[in-house]
Amino acid sequence: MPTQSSPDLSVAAICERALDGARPSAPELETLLSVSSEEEAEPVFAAARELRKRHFGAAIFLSGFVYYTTYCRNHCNFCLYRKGNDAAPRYRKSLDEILTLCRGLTGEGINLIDLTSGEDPLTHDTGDYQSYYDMIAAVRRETGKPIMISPGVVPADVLVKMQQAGATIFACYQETHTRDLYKKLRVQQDFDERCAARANARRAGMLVEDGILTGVGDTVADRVNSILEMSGNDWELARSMTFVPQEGTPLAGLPIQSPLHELLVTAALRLMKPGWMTTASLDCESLAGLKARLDAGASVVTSIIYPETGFCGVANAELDVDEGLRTVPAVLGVLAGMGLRQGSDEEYAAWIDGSRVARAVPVA
Ligand code: SAM
Ligand code: MD0
Ligand code: SF4
Repeated sequence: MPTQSSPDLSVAAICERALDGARPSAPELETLLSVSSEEEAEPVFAAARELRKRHFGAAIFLSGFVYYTTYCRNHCNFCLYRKGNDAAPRYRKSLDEILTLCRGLTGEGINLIDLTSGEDPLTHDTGDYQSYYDMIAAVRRETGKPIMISPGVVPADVLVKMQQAGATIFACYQETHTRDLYKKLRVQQDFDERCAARANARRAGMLVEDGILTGVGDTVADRVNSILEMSGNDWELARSMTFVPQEGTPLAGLPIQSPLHELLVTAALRLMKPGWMTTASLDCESLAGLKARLDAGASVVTSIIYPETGFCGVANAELDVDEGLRTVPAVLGVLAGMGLRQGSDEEYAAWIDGSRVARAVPVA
């Protein structure tokens, strides 16, 4: 009787099978994420790039970032904007200021706009989100761009109204899908409620982004668990961000991390589901870290911020913003040097439509 040989569990063989269409199993993901140098990681990154190329060609999409209110009722241990942190820049932008910024971003040529906020007590504690619906509708009307909304956890009926106002994507990152670790990060926030917000957004007809933080006490097993959760839910977008220690917060003393774990997760996400949007955020290391993130197979550059308007980033609130390094022209320079190009609005719209068809999400 011929015996079946056991599969080759080397990094190279796992990548080879992924290129042939096989999703890595949990033990295989563990092997990929255990790689300990950029050099060893290169075959994983190369496979991710190849799969991105098969799905998107050389196209990379650009996301404009609009952090419209930095007030927050929560106490996330990793976040500069946690309630009571005096080191955080606090503001609430008016609709006029938001629209001026969005026009500027549109003029620069971004493909989508991410409207992000803290869980501002003015909305989250009163339940009155009318100003958010008005903002979404106005930004959509003025720019014509697809809108991502990142308001934190909001009720199901609010998600329906956000979708009706013109939001296409709901972003809400679990940070980790390991309950014990989550409790240490998103203090006093219900794990299941946050998961439910994503499910409700999908029911409301939006595409959904989930994501994790690396470098916050997470292990390889935690990261494997998150990758399986995110791809198991078949979200349309997923991301990983390297934790940046923040002044005035309980995790301020953690060491600055290398981005290797983030990059490995980004590449593994591509191997799990080649057609989804994965993120190269300028928020972690600004422009200097962009090439490495694109080399790991990311398909959208996020946290592009219009300079000198007083709007902030999250993980790096002010780094390189007014210097103009987190802008479309700066990003295009990096893309050109890598043989990549900005995707068109039509290509982004086709990706949205394709994702909706795949999920049978009703078209708004
Ligand atoms: N307040 C909303 C919420 O928490 O969902 C929206 C803001 S949310 C999009 C901010 C995200 O940035 C977090 O979910 C986290 O993944 C990331 N982030 C926040 N602080 C960070 C830090 N210090 N380092 C890296 N990423 C961070
Ligand atoms: C980013 N600063 O893309 C933004 C933010 C919210 N949807 C995204 C964390 O890195
Ligand atoms: Fe608030 Fe979001 Fe920061 Fe948590 S991550 S403190 S919810 S702004």
